[in-house]
Amino acid sequence: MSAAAEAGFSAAEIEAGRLLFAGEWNFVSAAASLASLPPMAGPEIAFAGRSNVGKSSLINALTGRRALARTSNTPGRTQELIFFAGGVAGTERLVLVDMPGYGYAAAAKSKISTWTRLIHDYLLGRSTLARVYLLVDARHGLMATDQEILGTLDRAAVSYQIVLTKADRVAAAALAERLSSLQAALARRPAAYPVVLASSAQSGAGIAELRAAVVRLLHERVLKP
Ligand SMILES: Nc1nc2c(ncn2[C@@H]2O[C@H](COP(=O)(O)OP(=O)(O)OP(=O)(O)O)[C@@H](O)[C@H]2O)c(=O)[nH]1
Ligand SMILES: [Mg+2]
Repeated sequence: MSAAAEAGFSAAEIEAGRLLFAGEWNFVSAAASLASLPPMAGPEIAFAGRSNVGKSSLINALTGRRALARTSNTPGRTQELIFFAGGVAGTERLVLVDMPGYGYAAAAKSKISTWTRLIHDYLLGRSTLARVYLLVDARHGLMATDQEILGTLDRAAVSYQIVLTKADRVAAAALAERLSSLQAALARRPAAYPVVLASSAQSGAGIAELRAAVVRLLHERVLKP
C-alpha cells in the first residue's frame, strides 16, 4: 500500500494538495505583538511546537521553497508570528503562520513570557484560524510543554492535529509505534483531530499527505456548501 493510501487519502486528494501548494507563496508580515497582527483575511493554518522541532522547515517543504521561512540549527530562530499567503481557498488566499517555538529554556525569561503570551493570545483569539498543526519531534514524542498547549487548545476548542517531524531520524517500526501510542493518547482530547501524521522536511516523506490533509480541512471547515 502506498503511504498516501495508508494515511487515508485518495489520489485525487493528493493531487488537489499538490495544486493548492504549487503556486506562488509570499511573505505577508511579521508580528511581535497582538497589535501588529495583519488584518484577518483568508483561512489561517498555524504551525506550533517546541523550539527547533522543524516548524519553519515544514513550511518550506509544503510550499516547495527552500527559504520562504527562515530555519536554523539553533533553537529560538523564529521570534515573531510570520504570515505567508498563497494557494486559493474559496475567494481568499490560504495563510500559513510560522510561530515562535516554546520550551526554549535558554532564552531570557522576559522573552519567554512575551512569546508565550503572543502564542496564547493568537491561538485563542483568531477567528480565521482553521487549524493548528502541532509539531512533535518523532524521536521524543509529547513533552510536558506540548501537553500544556494541548490542554489550552482543548479548553478553547481550537482544532488541532499532531504532525510528527524528523521522521527520517526514526526507524520505521519505532515510528509506527509512536504513531499508534499518540493516537491512543489523543482519543481522550476533545479538540484533537484523531489521525496523527508523520513527516520529514528532509526526505519529503508525508509532505504530500499533509498537503492533502489541508485540502480536506478547507473542504470541511472553510468551503462548506
Ligand atoms: N533530520 C531532519 N532535520 C530537520 C527536519 N526538519 C527540520 N530539521 C532541522 O531541525 C533544525 C530546526 O529546524 P527549524 O525549521 O528551524 O525549526 P523551528 O521549529 O522552526 O525552530 P524555531 O523557529 O527555533 O522554533 C534545523 O537544523 C533543520 O535543518 C527533518 O525533517 N529532518
Ligand atoms: Mg522557526
